[in-house]
Amino acid sequence: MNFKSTFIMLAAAPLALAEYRPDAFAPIGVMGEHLHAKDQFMASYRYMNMRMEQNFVGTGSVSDGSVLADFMVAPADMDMEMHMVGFMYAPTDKFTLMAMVNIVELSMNHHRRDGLEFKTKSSGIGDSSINALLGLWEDNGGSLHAGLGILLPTAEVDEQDFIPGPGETRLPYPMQLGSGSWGIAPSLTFKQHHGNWSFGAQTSAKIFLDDNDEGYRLGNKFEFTTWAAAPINEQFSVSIRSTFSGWGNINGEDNDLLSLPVPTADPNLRGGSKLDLSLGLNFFESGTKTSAGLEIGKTIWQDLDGPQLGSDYWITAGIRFSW
Ligand SMILES: [Cu+2]
Repeated sequence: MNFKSTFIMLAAAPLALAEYRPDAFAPIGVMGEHLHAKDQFMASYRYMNMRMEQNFVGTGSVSDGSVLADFMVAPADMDMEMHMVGFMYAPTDKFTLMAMVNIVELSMNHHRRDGLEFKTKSSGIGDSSINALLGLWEDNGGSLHAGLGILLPTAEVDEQDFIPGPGETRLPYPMQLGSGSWGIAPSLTFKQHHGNWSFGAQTSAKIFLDDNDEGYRLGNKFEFTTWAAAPINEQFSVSIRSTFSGWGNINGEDNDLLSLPVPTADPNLRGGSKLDLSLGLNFFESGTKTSAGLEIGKTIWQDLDGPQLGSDYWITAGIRFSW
């Protein structure tokens, strides 16, 4: 069968067979974007790194010096690394279960008003989730499914590190490993495959339902992402994606952070919204049902309650095995 007729056949194939094209999966940074055929399993690993290196107030960046005019300590830059392990299983063609666990590694550099610089770090298990994905519709290469996740409070939110001056200290909100709260995560995903290209869109939210052990609740998060992809041969596809996200300020506060003279300890300087553009590469090998993906994203606009460190660029790489 030649290349062209393969795609004509797959464009009309049901969802389970549509996996046999390299753009069948969304870009690797999109979660919960596919269902599996009955009795199919999948294990996945993703690595993500987000780099933040500029403080923002509203849509404009501000210098560390101007942050230091109001605070004794300014966050200078931050690296947020995540290792995400996922597992999927489909009891039926219309229903897929998905579990995800994250390991988080955070590191932040700071400038103090007197010129001293210091770094804080934290790492450990982040938030986890259990998700149900339900197929609502599929026809001619198009599909729509809904997701509902339960967010589990597996992340520690009392991480500490050494800070020059006060010594061993509770770290501010963005250096904690997750929400530490129960929550729900609804989503809706649409995908359409054509002969030589495909596109999709997903809207999703994270809604936190209770205060964590330190007496606060992270702001709810909303995301809308849309992508287009095209196979470049039988194993590789390329994609372009835009993602708009918004998240609220913190409800309540951690009493141990009240005296820290740094914007990251203020529960009202955590909200914001941003727009990211990303380029992706997907690989799919139908013999071993192994897929891999790489996505590199750049934040092109953000509006932050600040001073708050804004995202600069991010990278997600992952590999998935199904059987
Ligand atoms: Cu899967």
